[in-house]
Amino acid sequence: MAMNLTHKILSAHLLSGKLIPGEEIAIRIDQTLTQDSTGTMAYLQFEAMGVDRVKTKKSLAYIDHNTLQTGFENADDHKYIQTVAKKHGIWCSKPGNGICHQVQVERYGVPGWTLLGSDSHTPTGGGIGMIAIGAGGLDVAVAMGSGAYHMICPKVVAVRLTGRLQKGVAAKDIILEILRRLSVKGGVGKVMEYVGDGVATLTVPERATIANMGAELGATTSVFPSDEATRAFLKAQRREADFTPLAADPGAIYDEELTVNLSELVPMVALPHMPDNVKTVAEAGPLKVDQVFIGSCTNSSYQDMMRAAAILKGKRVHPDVSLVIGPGSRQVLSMLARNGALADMIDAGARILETACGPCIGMGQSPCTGAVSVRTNNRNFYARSGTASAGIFLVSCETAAATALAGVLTDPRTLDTDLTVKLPEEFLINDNLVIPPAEPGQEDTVEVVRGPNIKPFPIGKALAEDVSGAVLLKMEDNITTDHIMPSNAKLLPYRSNIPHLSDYCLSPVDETFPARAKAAGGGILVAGANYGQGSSREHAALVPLYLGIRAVIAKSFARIHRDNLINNGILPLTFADEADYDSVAQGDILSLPGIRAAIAAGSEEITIADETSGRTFTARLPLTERQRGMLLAGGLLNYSRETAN
Ligand code: MIC
Ligand code: SF4
Repeated sequence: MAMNLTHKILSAHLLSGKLIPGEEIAIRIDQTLTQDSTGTMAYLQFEAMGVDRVKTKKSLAYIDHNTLQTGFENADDHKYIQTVAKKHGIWCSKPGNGICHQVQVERYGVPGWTLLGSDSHTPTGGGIGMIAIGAGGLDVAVAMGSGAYHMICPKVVAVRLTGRLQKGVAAKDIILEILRRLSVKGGVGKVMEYVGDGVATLTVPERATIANMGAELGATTSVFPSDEATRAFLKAQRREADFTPLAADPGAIYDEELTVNLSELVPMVALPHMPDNVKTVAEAGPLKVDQVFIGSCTNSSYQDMMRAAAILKGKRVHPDVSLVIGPGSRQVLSMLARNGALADMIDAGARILETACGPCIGMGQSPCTGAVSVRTNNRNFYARSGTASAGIFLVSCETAAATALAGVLTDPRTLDTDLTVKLPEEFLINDNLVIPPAEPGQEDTVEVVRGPNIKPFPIGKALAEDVSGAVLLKMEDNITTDHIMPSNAKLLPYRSNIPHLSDYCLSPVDETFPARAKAAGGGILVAGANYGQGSSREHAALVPLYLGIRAVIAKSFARIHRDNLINNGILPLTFADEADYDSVAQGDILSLPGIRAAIAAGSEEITIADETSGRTFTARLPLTERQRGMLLAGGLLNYSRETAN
């Protein structure tokens, strides 16, 4: 049968299950990546599993998020990661080497391989023809220890690209258009597979931008074919040996299809506070702008930076705008430094940041009160920039650079700058910030260094016979992990310190929540649709676990967060009838009598009694056998121990 590319790669890695949407499959994982803000916890969990050396072909530990060292905490975490990586067979990309997704595509991505990363933008690797999936830290720890990852088989959507982008319109505008059409829930349970003549007109870094922001659709991942553009990119990275041509078979079958005509696209912008709140730049109007940020794992490639530099060259940043630029990797920064483009940016008035996530995750450069901040990153969630009153507008590098000069949101097609940037014949290659692991057999010579900021993490308890508790918080649709466990320059240093983080859990929704949860000794959360969208941070489950949250009842869940809840033994229930959401009030006491027996018996319908209103309603809890085992055991770590015995 004619196969799509997703199924080709998945079936070559299939360890168990069938490629039928909705069924559980296990796949072999070739590569893993972690970054520091999820990595400290992932390595603590990996250590708890007692495995000596990773079982993957290559595992990398990047340090790119918490690089603002305002106290000892981050530097201590870096030391822990570097030493724990060395001991267990993992390569460590030190701070300054670049953002994990950018570096992974440049130096390590291999077409046709699988990659699991403890970061939701791991699908960036789809730009180079990988099946690259974001997951919680514990899933990545298990993949490092076993070489396997369990997941629900997704549907495959063909995204047919036709035509060619006009000058001033960018890859970012393609994914913004798809987000406009499908919304932040539109990709849940799906892989977006790019096909059609338009694909060949895009370079690998442009494809990576699209695959990166497929995460904002809620998609499991996105994947592009591996073709001559892929070969040229790999050759220029001196990695032609990693090239394999890959594409869907002619006439391949897809579950859904969507067409985007590149020739018709215009510059787009996502308005605050959701990446699917998309309009054309023309529709958004000439908004006055306070800050522009060009960078992040979405748009910080050499090609992106060169286009921004071309627009800025010989011009002056508008006096009312603060322009900050963060090239995505040391390779990019070093090349810009040598070819003069960096000087063009500096001369125009840009502030240059180190190659890291930086402003994207609120690590510095928080804008002023009420600011309009135009950025090239992928998320504009409420308060994520560190300034809750600011609005973040997401655009391409071209739109961002044009806007920085004009001081108002500007369509880059109005510029006469030549924006043709060819990929270099050869990128500048220097991997000396990537530290190799100890040789096999030498693991014992490495001492793992743990600073005082590293605290034990909570582990779930076996599920009780009955569960009950008060609804501590009732939330709306699209609550993000940035709401559940905010991350900014003040909180990111505490990613290995759950007790400290617990004082801030869900505080963007309700500042009184942490104290109330502690006083009540835990309880239940109620939410609308797409609960837990965004980041892969397991802290959004670990911290509620620490606070005693036993169940979340929502209209629907985002994929990674639902997995993280199950991995930590928290029940992710959905309303069988969404109308019941309206009848549950904050403060109601809910009880789930006989929940353990119901799950053990494989029941998917759970009866919930609202003791306060006297009503009962039904919630759904569809689980695979393995997930059932995890919930009964109180999470994946307990379950793995039980099944190992
Ligand atoms: C993000 O973009 O939200 C992050 C920060 O990269 C997260 C990971 C984290 O919370 O540490 C992600 O995307 O998974
Ligand atoms: Fe870093 Fe932002 Fe990319 Fe997350 S989205 S990996 S914070 S650059």
